[in-house]
Amino acid sequence: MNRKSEIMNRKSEIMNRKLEIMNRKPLPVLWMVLIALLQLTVSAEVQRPNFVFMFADDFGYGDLACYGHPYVKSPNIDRMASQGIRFEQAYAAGRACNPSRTGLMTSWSNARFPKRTDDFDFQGRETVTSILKKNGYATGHFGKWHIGIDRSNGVYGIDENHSGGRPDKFSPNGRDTPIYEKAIDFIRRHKDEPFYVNIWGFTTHAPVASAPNFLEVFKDVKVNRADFSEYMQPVFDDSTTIWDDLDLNMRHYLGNVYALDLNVKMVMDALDELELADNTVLVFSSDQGPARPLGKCLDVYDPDLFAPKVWKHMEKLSLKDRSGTAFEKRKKKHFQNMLGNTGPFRGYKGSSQEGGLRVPFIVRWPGKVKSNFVDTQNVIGLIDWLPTICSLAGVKNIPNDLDGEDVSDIWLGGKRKRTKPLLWGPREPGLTIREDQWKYYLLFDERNQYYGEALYDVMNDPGEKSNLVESYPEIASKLKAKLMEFYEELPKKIIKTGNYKHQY
Ligand SMILES: [Ca+2]
Repeated sequence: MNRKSEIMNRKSEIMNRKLEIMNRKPLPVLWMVLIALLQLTVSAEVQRPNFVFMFADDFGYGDLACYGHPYVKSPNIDRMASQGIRFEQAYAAGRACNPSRTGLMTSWSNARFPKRTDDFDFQGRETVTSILKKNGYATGHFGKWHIGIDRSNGVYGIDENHSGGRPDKFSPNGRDTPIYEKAIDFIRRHKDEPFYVNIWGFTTHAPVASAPNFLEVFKDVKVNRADFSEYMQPVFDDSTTIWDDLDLNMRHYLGNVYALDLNVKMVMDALDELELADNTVLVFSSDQGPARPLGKCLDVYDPDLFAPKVWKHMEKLSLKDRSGTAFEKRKKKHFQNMLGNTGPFRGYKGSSQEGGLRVPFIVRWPGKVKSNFVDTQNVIGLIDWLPTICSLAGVKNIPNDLDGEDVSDIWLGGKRKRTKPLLWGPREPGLTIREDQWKYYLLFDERNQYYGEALYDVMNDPGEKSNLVESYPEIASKLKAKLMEFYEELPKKIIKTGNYKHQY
């Protein structure tokens, strides 16, 4: 072999070796990356929980046995609470259906939207469902809507939107049963992939009435008014003004709650049967406090919270509901049965006193959320829903201008102060903030002018009896500044069309 060919051979040998190394080297690296990716995907799939959100309507803080109702039968929701965590300081995102639902879907206060969200939509904001959808979740919505004109499949990232319809309040099967059945069917069809389901029932929105089989369960109930707080007494008076059999009126309400409890059982049974219970975050709550038999029930309000002209206007509205066609209509629509219990709290649907905003809130997630735990200390809100659900789903990329915060650590048993206060826009009796143990109101008159302020220590004074503005002027001025800052950010004129005719 001459020198030239030796060099050539040597060169080709080196080339071959290089090629061999090149061929060899990328393969293990590629495999390692692929294996790592596969592992990541698999572990993410394993860890991604399902979410089932059972949301009652106008259902009071004190409407479950586990929240202290003396007559209600709610063995299944109570069982759910005993298998999970029950919060005593959970707040609705709004004082009525639409603002509350808007707040939880977007984590943006309803007052921030320049157009009414029921007449229009969420005006481009991301929702909990749109974010989960983009991250591979199957999404379904069942029951009440009240969050915009468009109800088609795909709206807000909801794959299947089965909203609307007026359920039969007298159905012997239970008012919300068809809604729960459809939702359970969705769960069955999507059991092999991560899913998110809103089950938004109509119980206990007016009109409330129960079929005879549900009344029969409560045939022995006799109302002893002393079993309820002072804030329920004027409610009983209003109920009997319409129909004087308070026991019967109460049985109708109890029947409605009991039917809902059986619906919750259906969901729990289905999750057990499908072996999904351990990997499903199951939540029960309400959109705000209960409505009243005769509309405004002024006896539970402190007149000092209202400018004289506003109070006069409220009195006028209240009188209107107590006479003529408005009264007859309420009679016909079974408003005497609107006996939702606010427990120790003053106020009701429409007001930002505790009875209007404090709601039951139960989370069950076996093995992850502590069982049989009552959280009396942490302050959480439905406004926290979007960031909390996204966090539990492992989704990091969410809007950074939210009114709520990720409280998944609190759901999982942690204890800490909130980083953001809870805020409610201007409505009866004014702008409202909850921070630490304090609840503060900035009161407005009929022309939306600043009128006064009120400060309550709701940890020690849940009935909001002692206005402490003068005792704690620094706290009051600090909270006033926060509320004013919030107020400055809000659109001052909200565009509405009234096109959203149906509350359903
Ligand atoms: Ca409601």
